[in-house]
Amino acid sequence: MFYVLLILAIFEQRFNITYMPKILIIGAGGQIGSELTFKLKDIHGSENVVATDINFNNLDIVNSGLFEIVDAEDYNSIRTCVEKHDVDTIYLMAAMLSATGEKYPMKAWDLNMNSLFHVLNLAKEGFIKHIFWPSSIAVFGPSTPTVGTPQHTTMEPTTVYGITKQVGERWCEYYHKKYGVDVRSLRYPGIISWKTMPGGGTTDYAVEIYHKAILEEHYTCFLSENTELPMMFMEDAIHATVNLMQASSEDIKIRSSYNLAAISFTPKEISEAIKTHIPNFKITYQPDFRQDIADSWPKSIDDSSARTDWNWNHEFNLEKMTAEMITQLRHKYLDSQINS
Ligand code: AKB
Repeated sequence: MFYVLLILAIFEQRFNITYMPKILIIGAGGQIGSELTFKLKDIHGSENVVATDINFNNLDIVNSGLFEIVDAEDYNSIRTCVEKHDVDTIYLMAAMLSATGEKYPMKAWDLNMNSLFHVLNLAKEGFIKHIFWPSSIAVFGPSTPTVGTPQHTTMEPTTVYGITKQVGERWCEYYHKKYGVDVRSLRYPGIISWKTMPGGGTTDYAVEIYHKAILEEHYTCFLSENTELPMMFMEDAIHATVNLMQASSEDIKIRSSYNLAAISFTPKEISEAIKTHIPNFKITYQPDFRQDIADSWPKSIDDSSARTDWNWNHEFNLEKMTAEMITQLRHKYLDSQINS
């Protein structure tokens, strides 16, 4: 193996060739997919990243370069796009999240599982070489230890979304062991960002709260004040995803999905952080069906395997993230006022 790599390195240097993956992002218009698309374009060049989604809703993504309509539930739709653009790497970001999944259980099962099988099978059949597939803290359930949840532990998820992610993890590991598929995965916590809104998750409150704080100085939270959940700023999530995919294969010891953590806080704590920037901000609490989902998830996660295996490190704490969210959203709303 060493000599093969050495010869490849000499060959690359001699002929000035560097390996550029040809990337397809499924669900590029979504909260994480959109920011990942721009980051991957920066790293690999716009001509090497094909953004796809089921609709044209996210115009920033549609107009950002290569864009195709792809239905994640349709094998042929994905395969046609893979062949057309000579794709070797897929980031499968399309999924139905926890709260929407409880309203449409069979739709969540179909979308989350069929899309994963299509992509795994494309790799097994030799059409693509590498896959990123996000899992979630939703794989854990009420019987899981809630503080510092270990990488390997009891997992009895109670949401359809959590079930699809847990089952998906088993299939990822299976395809890796049985067919040598290079599939890599992270158990994302709630992701907080200012560019694209999340949709249908239980952790979405931690994004909505910043928008409402700036626009109305008030937020009615659908979780109770002391509900602690694992969260992460988008920049850290993108950084983790890119690092995982760039790590050498030998360093990826876990082929189900890596625990990933940054910060944990409650609605009360995030509202206190917001008040340091917007002193008149007020929060009230009206827990709904999402409270049960949140209560079944961990409060904090032990991600030491990710930190040891491929040097994962986060940068944003609650204060730093809050300062960035408020600055960026103020600019965004000001710009949209100026342009309207
Ligand atoms: C959700 O709330 O469903 C997602 C997740 C934690 O995976 N943000």
